[in-house]
Amino acid sequence: MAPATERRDPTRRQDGGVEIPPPQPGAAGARLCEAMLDGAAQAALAEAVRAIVADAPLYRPTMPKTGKPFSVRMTNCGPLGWVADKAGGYRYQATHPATGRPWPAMPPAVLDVWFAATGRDYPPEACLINWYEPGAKMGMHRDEDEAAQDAPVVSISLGDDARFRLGGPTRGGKTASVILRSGDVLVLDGPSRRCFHGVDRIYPGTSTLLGAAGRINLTLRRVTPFETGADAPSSG
Ligand SMILES: O=C(O)CCC(=O)C(=O)O
Ligand SMILES: [Mn+2]
Repeated sequence: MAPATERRDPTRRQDGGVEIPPPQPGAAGARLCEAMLDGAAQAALAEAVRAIVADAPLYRPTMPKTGKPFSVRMTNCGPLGWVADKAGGYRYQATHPATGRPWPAMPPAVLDVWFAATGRDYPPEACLINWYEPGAKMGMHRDEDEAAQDAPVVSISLGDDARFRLGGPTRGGKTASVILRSGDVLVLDGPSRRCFHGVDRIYPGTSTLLGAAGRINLTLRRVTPFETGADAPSSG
């Protein structure tokens, strides 16, 4: 895996995607790169996710305030993983909460997607893997546990279609919805990075990729600002 200090030439391969029309002021910068991964790339990534899950099993997080279980199950790969539970709240940590082991490495193909879709020259630190069974969804929320709020968030969809919803910088108001299909990559950059978003539902049986109904989403995030991060290379 590329270490968290590695810079890459962002001009090597790029897919800027198409901007989602902002539903509210302050929601610009969300881009959809449709079919960025072809069928072979999706199958290879699904296999890589299976290997990650074999090492770092899916678990069901709980809401910090209420202890209510999430409807999605989760795991992570990369140097840091996002976890949530009643005892410790929302946070990033370097180890799996159940096994205590470090998260598995991020597959190189995932890093390639990050660089190609963001045009940034620094890598993400966390790759959250969400498993949506039929009926699972994700309520409207902002990704706000990262100090690196200027770094984009990239999400890769595998398996069944999902209806993704983008709102504005505060809760409520107009929203836009977009169907995310297997192989699509969504980028929240610019102002949209700080906007509310969620997944209303998945559409079971719309993809055969996973051999079962359901959807995998990989969310890539930078947690510590690259320039000031403890892992930043020394200058000169
Ligand atoms: O599943 C998705 O498309 C979005 C996931 C998400 O917003 C998150 O994990 O924070
Ligand atoms: Mn999110």
